[in-house]
Formats: sequence, C-alpha cells, structure tokens
Amino acid sequence: MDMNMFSLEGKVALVTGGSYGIGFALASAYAKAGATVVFNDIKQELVDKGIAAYDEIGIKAHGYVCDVTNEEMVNEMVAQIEREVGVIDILVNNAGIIKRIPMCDMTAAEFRQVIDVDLNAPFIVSKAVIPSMIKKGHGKIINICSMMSELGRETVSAYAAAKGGLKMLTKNICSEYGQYNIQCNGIGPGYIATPQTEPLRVAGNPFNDFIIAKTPAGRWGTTEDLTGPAIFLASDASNFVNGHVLYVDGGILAYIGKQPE
Ligand code: NAP
Ligand code: GCO
Repeated sequence: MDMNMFSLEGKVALVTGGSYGIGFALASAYAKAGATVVFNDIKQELVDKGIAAYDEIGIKAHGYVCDVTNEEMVNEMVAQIEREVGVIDILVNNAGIIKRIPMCDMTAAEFRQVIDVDLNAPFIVSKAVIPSMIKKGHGKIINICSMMSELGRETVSAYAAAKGGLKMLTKNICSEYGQYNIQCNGIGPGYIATPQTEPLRVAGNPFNDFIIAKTPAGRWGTTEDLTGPAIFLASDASNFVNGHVLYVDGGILAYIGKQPE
C-alpha cells in the first residue's frame, strides 16, 4: 500500500472558523500533511490570533475575515483565496454555533440564527467552491456534523435540526457532484473538549459525568482524535468514499448506556 495516498502535498485547504478549537486542530493537521492552510473567522482580532497560533507551531496560514452566513462575503473571500493562494481542493465546513435553550423558551430568531450558521453557511460556502473544483477535476468537502445529526437531547433543538440537515446536505452534495470527482463526507465528532463544550465540562456539572459514562472510551474526546479521520477524508485514500458520515465518538452511538447501579 502506498502511504503517499494520505499526503496533502500541493493541496489548498479552507477550514471555516479555523482560528481555534476543532477547526484549528484540523487545519494544523492538514498543514503537517503538506497542505497550504486557509481559514476565516468573523472578526479581524480572531483572525490575527489564529495566524499567531499557527505561527507558533511553525505553520504559515492564510487568514480572512468573513462571516460564513453572508453569501456576498463568502463569494468575495473564495475569489480572493483563488487569486492569492490557489483553487481550494479541500473545504471543511467547521464554523458552528450552539444555543442551549429549552425549545419552548427559544425565539424563532434564535432558532434561525443557529440554522443560518450551522446549515445555511455550509450550503453557501460549498456552492462557492464547487464550480472551481469541477473545473479542476476534483474536490473534497468535509462537513462537521455532530452526535446531534443522529440524536436529540433537551435544549438543543435548533442545533440538532441543523446538524441533521447537514448530514443530508452531505449526502446530497455527494449525489449531485460525485460525477465530477467531488467527494463530500461528514465527520460526526462525539463530545470533544473545546470552548464550545466548556460550560458542560465545569466541575459539578452532572452532564460531565453523564458524557463520560455514555462514552465507551470513558473520556471526552480531544481535537487530536479528529485529525486522522479528517486527513483520510481529505486525501486520495478516500477517493471512493462519498456521502458518508464518519462518527468519531469513542463509541457513543454504538452504546445503549450504563445500567443504573
Ligand atoms: P468553537 O470552539 O465554538 O469554534 C467554532 C468556530 O466557528 C469559532 O472560531 C467561531 O468564531 C467560528 N464561527 C462561528 N460563527 C461563525 C460565522 N458566522 N462565520 C465564521 N466563523 C464563525 O467550536 P468547536 O467545538 O471547535 O466546534 C467546531 C465545529 O464542530 C462546529 O460546527 C461544532 O458544531 C462542531 N462540533 C463540536 C463538537 C464538540 O464537542 N466540541 C462536537 C460535534 C460537533 P467566533 O469565536 O468568532 O464565534
Ligand atoms: C451539547 C453539545 C453537543 C456537542 C456535539 C456532540 O450541548 O449537547 O454541545 O451538541 O457539542 O455537537 O457531537
């Protein structure tokens, strides 16, 4: 087997919301596998922080200010990346938000905001990169899904609706553009220690123990746990894998849960 099939040498990878958290870890792994890394964030301040953080680990990343929910800004950013860095070979739709509010207390505006970032934005960014991928003859799109692409729980109705929708957008991009040698897959992270899950991990929050008990691996995931699967799905090693969601969850989805003692 040729291990070079995992190499990302010569590829340009755009990771949305990649200044910290999961996006930062995936983009860093791509750079180590040979790719040129591009990321965006909403605020200049976060882009600057991101560039400094990549710099610190020896990676020269290209950062852009862009709100992924704004189609005009996204189209401008993609055109600028194509001019300044090159055609995007790998897109990771990573930027995401969560609002933990019981459904009946949630306003329609709050629900829409989550859908906008977690579902509409992957549509907008994918749509912006696909035409050049078709011209180039290949492309990889990786959508960061969730346990909530399969499961529900109290307070996350909008997030679950968005991530469930993102799983189906993944299958549909595969269905429409597989013929152009574009592979669109998802990664469904389990419970990963990042700023997004910080409120759930504070000492004394029973949710922390609940997640550890519900995960056969017996721990929270790390951003590093996601990097191998992300490299696989971005590389030639996955050229016939399409429309799939790879759950990287320490076994949560396979497990019925611990019986009470
Ligand atoms: P995070 O720590 O909150 O990072 C999310 C990133 O997305 C931030 O850099 C954020 O920037 C950016 N972002 C948010 N809205 C944006 C917008 N409109 N335009 C551009 N960038 C935007 O989250 P994370 O835990 O790394 O999660 C990354 C992805 O993985 C999300 O899609 C999340 O739903 C998913 N996920 C996370 C977990 C987990 O356990 N952590 C599990 C499954 C799936 P700002 O700081 O400016 O908002
Ligand atoms: C929550 C969590 C999640 C995770 C993740 C699970 O409140 O339940 O924040 O939804 O972040 O997406 O895969």
